[in-house]
Amino acid sequence: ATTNKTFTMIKPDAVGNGHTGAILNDIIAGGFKIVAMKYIHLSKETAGAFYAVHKERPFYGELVGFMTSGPIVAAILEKNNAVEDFRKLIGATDPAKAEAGTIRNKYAKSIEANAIHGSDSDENAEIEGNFFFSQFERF
Ligand code: YYY
Ligand code: MG
Repeated sequence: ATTNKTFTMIKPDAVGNGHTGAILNDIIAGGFKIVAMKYIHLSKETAGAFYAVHKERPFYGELVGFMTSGPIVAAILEKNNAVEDFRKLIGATDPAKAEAGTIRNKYAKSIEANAIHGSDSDENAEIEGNFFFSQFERF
């Protein structure tokens, strides 16, 4: 089933470097509507649970450490074909391989500190949005 929503986090590197406003501008200019948003500092427990799918990967410990190193901005976004179009807007996981003009190309420094998250499927967009937001926190 196709939905018109995706989930994102502006990661600690980008928030810490003062790129939150520019990234939100890119997201809005890309045609996405913000339907839920919060500014939070994740605990190890919460970040570990969010990335549990990567638990067996060698970078898991560092990823959880990085994602708890400072505050993030989490949001649910709405647009036709949201998941695929948002992955295009953010670019490849490794910013060195991200196309010019993408958010990771412009704001990310390394594969780990890569500025932004975007859900990889409609199913995960739903799961991830529900992980961060209750019904009364969205519209
Ligand atoms: O979906 P995406 O964020 O583009 O990449 P994933 O393969 O799902 O990995 C999640 C997250 O883990 C990635 O954004 C950075 C980090 N990571 C890493 O630190 N080192 C890797 N070799 C691969 C991923
Ligand atoms: Mg992913």
